[in-house]
Amino acid sequence: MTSRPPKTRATSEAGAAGASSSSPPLAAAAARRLAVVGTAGHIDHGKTALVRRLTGVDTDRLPEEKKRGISIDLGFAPLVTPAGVRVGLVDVPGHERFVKNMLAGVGGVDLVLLVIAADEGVMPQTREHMAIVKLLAVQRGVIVLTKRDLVDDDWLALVTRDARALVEGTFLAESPIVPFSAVTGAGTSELLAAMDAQLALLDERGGVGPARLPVDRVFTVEGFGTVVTGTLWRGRVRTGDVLELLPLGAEVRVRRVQVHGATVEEAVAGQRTALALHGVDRDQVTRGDWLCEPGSLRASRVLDVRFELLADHPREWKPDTRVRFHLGASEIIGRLLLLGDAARRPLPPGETALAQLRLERAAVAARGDRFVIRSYSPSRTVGGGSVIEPVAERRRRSEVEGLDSLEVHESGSLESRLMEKLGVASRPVSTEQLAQDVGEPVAAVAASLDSLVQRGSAVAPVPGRWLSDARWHEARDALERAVRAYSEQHPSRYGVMKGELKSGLKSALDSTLFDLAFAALLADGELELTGERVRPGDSPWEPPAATLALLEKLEAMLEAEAFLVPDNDTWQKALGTGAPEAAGLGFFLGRLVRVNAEFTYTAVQMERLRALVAGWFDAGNAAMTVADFRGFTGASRKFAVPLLEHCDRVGWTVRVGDERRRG
Ligand SMILES: Nc1nc2c(ncn2[C@@H]2O[C@H](COP(=O)(O)OP(=O)(O)OP(=O)(O)O)[C@@H](O)[C@H]2O)c(=O)[nH]1
Ligand SMILES: [Mg+2]
Repeated sequence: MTSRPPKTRATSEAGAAGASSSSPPLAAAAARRLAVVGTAGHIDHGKTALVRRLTGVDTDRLPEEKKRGISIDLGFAPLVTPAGVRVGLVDVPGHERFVKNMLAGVGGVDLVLLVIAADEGVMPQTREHMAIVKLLAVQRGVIVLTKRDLVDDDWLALVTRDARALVEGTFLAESPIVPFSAVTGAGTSELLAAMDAQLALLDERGGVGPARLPVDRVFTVEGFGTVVTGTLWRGRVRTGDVLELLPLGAEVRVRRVQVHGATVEEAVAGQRTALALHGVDRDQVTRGDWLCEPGSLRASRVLDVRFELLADHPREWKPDTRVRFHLGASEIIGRLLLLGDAARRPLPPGETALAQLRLERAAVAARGDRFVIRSYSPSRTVGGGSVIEPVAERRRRSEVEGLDSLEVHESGSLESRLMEKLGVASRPVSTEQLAQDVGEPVAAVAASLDSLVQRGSAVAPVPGRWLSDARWHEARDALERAVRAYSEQHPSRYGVMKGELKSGLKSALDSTLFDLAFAALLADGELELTGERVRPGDSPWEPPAATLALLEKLEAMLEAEAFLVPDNDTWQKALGTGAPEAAGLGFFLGRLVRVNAEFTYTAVQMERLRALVAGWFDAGNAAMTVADFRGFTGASRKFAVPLLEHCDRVGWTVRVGDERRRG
């Protein structure tokens, strides 16, 4: 998809086969088959010339780059090493104004070629690029002293000493230093051998985990639409895959996958990858966006991090500072707030602190991601660090509470980090969600959860959803306590209405958690449910004798004059304060029936009524008028109408016009 095909030499797949078959022992020695290698170093030190010498590709392709003779943006070129490692070379600009572009390309490289011109020696961007690759935790590198043809041996020895001093105590301390000339080609085979030796020390990325690719270029290709490129950081991408474009949140489909200019079925982590996308316009994607397996990462403007200030930073660092945050290929402006003790005093150079980033646009990070911080203006690399909580809550700087849990999340074991997450969850959390929250693979998280369950620290109230054991028992206890309290307070009621119980506990228990705890308590016999009422399962219900006696008195009052019952107000006054409890008991036991807002009847009266109505139709009557009804019940109009409506409601009769038919 790159419009420019690879030009020469060892860049084609055929060249690769030739190189590896001609030196089988070397090929066998290379543990790594794929790698991304980035250049780094001061302007004009010969990075682009080196890449051209190794690959035949001129990565300075912009007219502006040609005119000024400097690199401005990233360049890419494929290379197959003598040992057969397929390398994507990323050439970065050295100019101090384009460090931003350098940062977009250097994230995710396996190996850095630290380029120092032998004639000029260590310069400002040599140091800045060195600081950046250190902050990003690049693991391996080779130091290349370019322009070897321009210096004599004494000078070379001097520059070699300076280079050693620069990398002392860093990941490059033991790295080979290779003198090289792009003009004469001297040092080429030594450089390739040194790269192979370093690459052999790296583990294969393996393509496990959900796919994740930082977009560093976007363009359109005739017939293929939107094409993005980037280093595949994790996972695999195949033609037809659906990916999520973040932070936008759009779903896209992969129409075509290319690696090193050749169409492939699948790209694997560690490869420079070009993807033709369906479902997104060119102007919807920019450098700094991410393509991820859907649901695997969330975008957030607030992140908790560990920040380290460079040891050679000239000043102390203020606790609240405007910065540029660089992660993957993205640059986002925001504030860096130091937390805890560091919030109260400036941070000395070389020290670290827990910090919160509040960004102007959402970042897409995972736990453990390395990032770089540059000052807002002028832009200088000042430090960096690693992400602890990629989706964080805003917290006050002085707020010490929560810092302990942040520390656990930073360096604790997977199990302690999971317990930390479960401890604050208000409802059971899925394995996938937890894996995302702690930034670990689902399989590892599932295994940890199993052992937490075995130790009694966690539970799965539903398969695949988890809660801390403490939270689960808290929920069950709260529910049981509420049911018990109600029953003690209202002995004449069978129990509390389930809906009333749930809304009463709303502030303490999330609705899902309530339902799960409720079901578990019922299953365990801790609670008993009859109709909509709930009571403790261990004490059989015995209505109080006094209330029962009052209910009997009420029934006698209602039945005194056939269907001519006293209205509710009347019997309530007559029975006094115990009346509502007695009536409630009667309704629950089915001994009382509410006919309308005014009248209540006993079950015995209702049974008599049913028999009378049935008798009327049994006698051969097809219809019944209100007058008929009054005739055989002796009820005046005031009672007859609500009673007839009740008959309709319970299905003993059906109303047709002014008459009733049998129900
Ligand atoms: N004599 C000599 N000149 C070299 C060598 N390597 C590069 N140059 C020259 O140095 C100048 C800069 O080289 P580039 O490769 O563009 O430098 P760069 O590091 O890519 O520069 P930026 O990308 O702008 O940071 C060019 O004029 C090259 O021809 C070398 O090994 N020997
Ligand atoms: Mg260049």
